[in-house]
Amino acid sequence: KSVQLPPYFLLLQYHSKENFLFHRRSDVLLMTPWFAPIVWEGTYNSEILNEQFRQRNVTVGLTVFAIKKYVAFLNKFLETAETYFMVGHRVNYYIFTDRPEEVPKVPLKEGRNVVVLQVQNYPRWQEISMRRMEMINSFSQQRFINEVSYVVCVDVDMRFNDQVGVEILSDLFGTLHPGFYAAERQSFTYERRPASQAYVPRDEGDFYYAGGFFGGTVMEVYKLTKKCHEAIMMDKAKGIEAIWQEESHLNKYFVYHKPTKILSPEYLWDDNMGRREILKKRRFLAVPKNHAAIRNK
Ligand code: 2GW
Ligand code: MN
Repeated sequence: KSVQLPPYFLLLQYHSKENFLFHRRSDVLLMTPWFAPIVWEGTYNSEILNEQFRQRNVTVGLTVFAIKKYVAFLNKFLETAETYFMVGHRVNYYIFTDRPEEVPKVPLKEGRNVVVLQVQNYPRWQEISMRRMEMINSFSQQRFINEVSYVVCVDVDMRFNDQVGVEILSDLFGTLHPGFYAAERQSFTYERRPASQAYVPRDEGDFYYAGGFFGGTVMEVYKLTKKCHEAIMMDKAKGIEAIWQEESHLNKYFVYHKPTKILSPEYLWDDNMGRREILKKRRFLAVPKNHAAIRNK
């Protein structure tokens, strides 16, 4: 005896090999009020998406900064990226470093390149972190625009632990911070001092985004990094620094330039911050660091 199926069942079967009806998640928010999808495992079909992006022969740029002792994170970062990041697509790794000779030689698959960009070092770690905006901005104009379609900007003290593919790509995307995806607006750690350019009023803001994973088309990343860098410089001139450095400015930017896609905390996870049971996949994980030794303050 056959099972009675609702009338829309056949339609779904016709359009996709997987039956999304039975996979549809109801435990997490899937779409923002401005119709940006929130990417969770089980909400997309990577076969279809891979085909779409392969047809466009898309190249993805991945920017990562390894200044001073942080070059030590590169080996694991690159090795795991080769296994999990944009598998089957063209990838350029842009490694910003003050120690080009210490960049490890990791074997790369076809269609994937490492580009080492020598940049200056700053004595304060806050400045190292914040200046990423300026450097990504300047290289967007100089290089990325000619070499890639999308730019993905991430922290280096991380390792890939599961697939991170073209499902993340969109004009402008940010990632839900693992410490705040379930928190109320009031508790978001936005910059709250009106004197800072990163200031977000208590009654504004949608999500708290992580500084360690954002991106978009080269044009959108250019605009974002330009705005954030200018805001950082205005703060600096006033002798003020936002509470979470460029992460605060990124959050301010996203309040007034809504991302077209949002990545769930699967894409930036830290076991010390969130309850891992809520995740089906932990795709990109914070590597525990010995703060005293590595930070070298
Ligand atoms: C050195 C001392 C203390 C803190 C950072 C650094 C440092 C950072 C460094 O010596 N060399 C370096 O290359 N970095 C780069 O900055 C590196 O790419 C690193 O991933 C990034 C951010 O620093 P990190 O990862 O140590 O800080 P987290 O993990 O606490 O990052 C969050 O908060 C930051 C702002 O305070 C950023 O917004 C970051 O995107 C967030 O994930
Ligand atoms: Mn980090």
